[in-house]
Amino acid sequence: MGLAPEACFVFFGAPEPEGSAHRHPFRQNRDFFYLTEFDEPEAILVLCGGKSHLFVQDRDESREIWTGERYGAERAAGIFRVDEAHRLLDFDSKLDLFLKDSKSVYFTLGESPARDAKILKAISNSSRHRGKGRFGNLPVHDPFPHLSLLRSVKDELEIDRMRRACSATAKAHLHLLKRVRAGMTEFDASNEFQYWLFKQGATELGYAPIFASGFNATTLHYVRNNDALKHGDLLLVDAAGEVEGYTADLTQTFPVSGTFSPEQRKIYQAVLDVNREITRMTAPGVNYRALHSRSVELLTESLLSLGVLSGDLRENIHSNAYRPYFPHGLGHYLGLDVHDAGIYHEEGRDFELQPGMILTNEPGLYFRERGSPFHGIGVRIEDDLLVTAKGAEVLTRELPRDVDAIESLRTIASA
Ligand SMILES: [Mn+2]
Repeated sequence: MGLAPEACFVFFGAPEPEGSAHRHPFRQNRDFFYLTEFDEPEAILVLCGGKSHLFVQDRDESREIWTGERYGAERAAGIFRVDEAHRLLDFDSKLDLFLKDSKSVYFTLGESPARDAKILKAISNSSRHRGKGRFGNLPVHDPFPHLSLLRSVKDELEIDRMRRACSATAKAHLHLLKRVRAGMTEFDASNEFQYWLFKQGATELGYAPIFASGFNATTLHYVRNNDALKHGDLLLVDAAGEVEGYTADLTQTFPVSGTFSPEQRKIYQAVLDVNREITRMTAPGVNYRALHSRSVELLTESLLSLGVLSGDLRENIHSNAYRPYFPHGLGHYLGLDVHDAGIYHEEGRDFELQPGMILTNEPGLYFRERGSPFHGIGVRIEDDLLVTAKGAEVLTRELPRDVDAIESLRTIASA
C-alpha cells in the first residue's frame, strides 16, 4: 500500500445501537468487520508497531443478561487473530504509548466528535512528549481510500462467502419463480422468498427487499410490497441474502400468469440482451464507465427500434432522452455492503476492474408514461459478476433467465 512503516492506524467499530436494542439490532461497521470480524459494539482496532491491538468491552453479567455474552479481552485475542486484546477502558492510555513511537496517524476524522476528540487529545499528548517545537503534531491521514481498494478486491475466503450468498439467493428466486401465482400478494411472495432464502443458509437480508408487481415495478425503490398479484402483470423481485456478512444482489422479473404478453416479452428480451452483453464485456482492464456507457447505448438502440424514441442514437444519448426509461446506473461493487466500497474514478481517470472484484450487472427499462403500449412495464435483470483472470463469472447463474425457461417453469407452477 505504500504506507509509512511507522504509522499508527486507528479504527472504531459501531457504537451500541441507539434506542431499543431489539428494535435496531447491532450491526458492525463494515470496515471494522472487514478488518476484524469482531461483532460487538464499541470496539476499537489499532495497528501499530507491526502489531494489531483490539480493544473490547469488559464482560459484565448485568449487561450480558440483556444483550448476550461478551467475549471480553481474554478470550477475544485467541478467537479474533489479533496480536493483543485489551480492555476498552485502557484505550486512552495505550494510545498515548503507541503514538510516542509513531510518525503519522491514519484515522478518519469527522465521523464522531467524541472520537475525533480522543485522537486529537492523544496527538497533543504525544507532541508534548516528542517536542512539538522540533517535530510539530503528528500528521493525520485518512485510511478510507486504502480500505476501499482492499475491500473491492475479494480474497478466496470472501469469494467463498459471496458464492454461498449468491447461490442461496438464486435458489430462493428459483423457488419463488415456481411458486408465485395470481391471488397471492407481494407480501406473500416476500414471505415465501425469505423462508427459502434462510433455509438455504442465508442469515440476513442484504437490503430492503423489493416485490413490485405491475406498475409498482416502475418505482425503483418500491418497498411497500403489499399489492395483490394480478394476471397479466409482471412481478419484479429485487431481494437477496447475506452469508457471514457478505450479500448477494439479485433481481428477476417474470409474469404472474404463465406467459409474457408480446409487449412484456419485447422489453424483457431487450434488457436480457444487454445483461448478457455486459457479462461478455466484463474483464480485467475494463472500467465501470465503459460498461455503463455500453448498456446505455444498447438500451437506447432498443428504445429506438421499439418506436419509444425516434431520431439519431447519439443525439438521444447526449440529450439524455433515454433516462426516463433507464434512470439508474448499470451496477455497483458488491460485498460487505450492497453498495460496497470500491473506487470508480481516481484523479479523473476511470478505475480498471481487477480479478477478484465483484459488481452487479443490472440493466432495466421502466415505462411510466400513459398512452405508451409499454405503460406500466418495469423490467430489471440483475446478476452478480466476479471478475476473473480472463473475464467474468456469473455468481447468480443458478437462476434461469431465458423467456422460454421462465415460461416453462411458470407453466409447471400454474398447472
Ligand atoms: Mn443492485
